[in-house]
Amino acid sequence: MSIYYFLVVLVFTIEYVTTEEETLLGMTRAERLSLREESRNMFYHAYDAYMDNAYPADELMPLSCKGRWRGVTPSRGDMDDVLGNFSLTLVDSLDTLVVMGDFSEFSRAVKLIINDVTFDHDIIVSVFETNIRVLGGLLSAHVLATTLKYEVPVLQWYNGELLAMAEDLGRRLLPAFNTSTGIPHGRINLRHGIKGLSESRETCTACAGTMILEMAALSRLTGQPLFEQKAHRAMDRLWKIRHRASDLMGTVINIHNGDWVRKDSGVGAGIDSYYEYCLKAYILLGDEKYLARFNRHYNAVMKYISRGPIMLAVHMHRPHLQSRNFMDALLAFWPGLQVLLGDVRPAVETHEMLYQVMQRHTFIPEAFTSDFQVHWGQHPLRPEFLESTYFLHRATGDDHYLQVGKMVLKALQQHTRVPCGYAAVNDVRTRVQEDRMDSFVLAETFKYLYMLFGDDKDLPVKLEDYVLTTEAHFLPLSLATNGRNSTHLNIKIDDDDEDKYRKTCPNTASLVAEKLRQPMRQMLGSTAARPPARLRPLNDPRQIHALSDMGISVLTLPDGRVQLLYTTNTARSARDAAEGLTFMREMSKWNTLGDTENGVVAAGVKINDKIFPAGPGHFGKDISGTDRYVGTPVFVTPIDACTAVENKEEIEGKFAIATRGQCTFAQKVRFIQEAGATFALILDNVKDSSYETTALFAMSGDGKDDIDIPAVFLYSLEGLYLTEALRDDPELTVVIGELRSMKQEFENFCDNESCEPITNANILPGDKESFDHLRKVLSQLVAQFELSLSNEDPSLKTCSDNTQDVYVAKEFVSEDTCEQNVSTVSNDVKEDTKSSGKHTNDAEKNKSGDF
Ligand code: DMJ
Repeated sequence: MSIYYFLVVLVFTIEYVTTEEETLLGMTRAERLSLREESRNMFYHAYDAYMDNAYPADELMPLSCKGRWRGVTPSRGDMDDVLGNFSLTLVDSLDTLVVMGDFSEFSRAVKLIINDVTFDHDIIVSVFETNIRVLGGLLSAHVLATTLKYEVPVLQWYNGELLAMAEDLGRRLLPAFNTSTGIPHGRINLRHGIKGLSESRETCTACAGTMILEMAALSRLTGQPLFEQKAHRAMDRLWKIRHRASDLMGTVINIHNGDWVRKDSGVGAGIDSYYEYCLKAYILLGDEKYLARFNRHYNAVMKYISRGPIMLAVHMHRPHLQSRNFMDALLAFWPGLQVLLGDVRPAVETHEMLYQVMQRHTFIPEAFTSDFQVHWGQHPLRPEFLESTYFLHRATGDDHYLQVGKMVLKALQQHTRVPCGYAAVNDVRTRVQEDRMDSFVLAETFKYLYMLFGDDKDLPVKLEDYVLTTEAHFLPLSLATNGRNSTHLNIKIDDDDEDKYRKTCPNTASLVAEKLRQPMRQMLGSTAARPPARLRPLNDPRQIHALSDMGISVLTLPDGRVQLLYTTNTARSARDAAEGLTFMREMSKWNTLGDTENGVVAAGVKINDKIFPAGPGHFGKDISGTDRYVGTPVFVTPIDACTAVENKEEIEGKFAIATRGQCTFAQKVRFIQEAGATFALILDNVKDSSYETTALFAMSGDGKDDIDIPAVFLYSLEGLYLTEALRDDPELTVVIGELRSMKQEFENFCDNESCEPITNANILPGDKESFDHLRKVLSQLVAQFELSLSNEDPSLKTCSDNTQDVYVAKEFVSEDTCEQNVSTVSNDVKEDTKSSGKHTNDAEKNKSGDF
């Protein structure tokens, strides 16, 4: 029988510590109103920039300060399917003007749209985006104009023109539903329908399942039932293809046969607004079947996808198996939906998790790992986090959410405001901007920001009379023909789950939310942990289930390692939770970086007069203690050291430098050792990374015990510093050792002698600053465990045994390995392994390339 071992890898994560005082700070009415005015100003800064420099184009390009036109501006590929040369941004912004009470500009804008916008273009657009942004925008503006025209003199001219435009657009979208399944095509030609698109086969679940509100509203406002019928049929088909056992949905569907193309199931990208529209279809239309469907999905999500505050996608047909170890920014809408449902407690928790991510990276990146590292650094000024912040503030009355909103507002102002609008962030780590301002920034981001700081009673319409669509457009509850339409819903919960997923009514006592957030902060941000003293054999997969009962999730990382995450409220009982805590404490028995028994400690690399933190290796000579390694670094050829070193003579007796990627850390160091080097320095290949912004980690080994030389890992900015220092002085010597003791030596030195001011510190802070920073890091340290699977004999690693126990063990084997040995694995597993590989996009790839 194979015996699996966990090797322990320690990840240190720098935490922002939010003090009690900060989070309990209230906000004065004056400050709140001033933030509301700042939000209004932000909207107009963007809106005016668009109207003055881009209209009637679809979008403003805020850096080049001109319009983005479909077919004229260089294409960005699929992303441009949102553009139809139909003045997208203005249509999407109309009801934000109403929210801000600017009826004269609203009236002017509606007139412009009536006069200037046509949909008769030979342009292929996304059905989903056109529906939620353009159709939804027109319907919302029509409803608001009609409602307000008797009270607002400037709107009295309005006579349903926007509804006629909406009907025209709706008819152009209808051919998309002409499939044998009723699931709509993902794209359509505005003039020619699906002509020329017959080869299109796939659409996302959210794309097909986010039509019902707008289509039903169009039908009910025009008296033409066809739109609504088509959308109901699509929803019925989606419900039919859910996984019957798990009640989960995948993310990509074949529109012609209804088969799942991608079976990963989360609540973010590809699926988000399908769930939203199940609930909102019930609220808007009063049709109980949508509530029943939503409840089934909701229970499934809370059972399989929610890990305490963390939401990680699983395989829909194997819901105990995670399909990814990262989350995406779109899932930030989920707490808002939970508030609408009345399930405030988990909403508070997931929101708090997102807030931690936001504090760490200033913005929520498009994708982030379960230990909150950036997976995909883009941030296109999305609204979802603000949307949830708004709903949580309304549900709890807790000023904490105003403070969160303020932080988002200030970050937007500081990093994204440009003279011509607001520019998306290309990478939250570098904050480099992008020439992009999506229409949802005006339709949603600034709308929710403004509404957060304002009072609902000051809005020109009563919010409780409307449902906000996924694009924050207003659809009136008066469209309901029967049934309930209250936002206070009863959800049916399976008996077994009742305690865990029980509905929590919105509670206006702010301290309740704080009581929930505080343990979240502790759990997510302040538990210092150290690895166990010895390798832990794990040859009984039932241990995974035992851990799960104790509230400890074993999260699989793409490189085969697994990570332990402890969340009290996922434990089976209070007693299990206590045991889980004990287990984690045991795992965490070392509380400071300096303890070294069989563990790993952070390394320090002294280059000139600076000492930089570096990640140690789980292989090779241990650098802990007071030993110091002194040597001259030389770059190896090939630079990735994934094959035998070619410049052996230069390397012999020196410290070899190689770059990360292409093969494992251990493989590199093995080649370096063979070449006669005495130390290996591996530099990160992710641009602009630094220990200041990214968690230090220890390089994992591969279970073999043949590496004797020590090795450390430096992030790119520190690597760049080293490279430049070597350029200045090829004979430069560096000193490497245990960070803590090197730091103490430096501090003693500084206490006794006068420390020279640090020069040449344009890239990184000077030593004193570094150490101040480091001290902060050490005192706020979070250490999470990542456990690497290693097998004494790789040939024993198998995927072919189809017993349940071994199946669990298989979670720790890379998919590639499984693919090769898959012959006796069930079809389900085989199919899924393939599909998840085939459809992995760039963002999902292991960017660093090591494993
Ligand atoms: C918006 O267009 C909508 O909120 C949609 O449901 C998801 N994507 C964007 C905002 O991020």
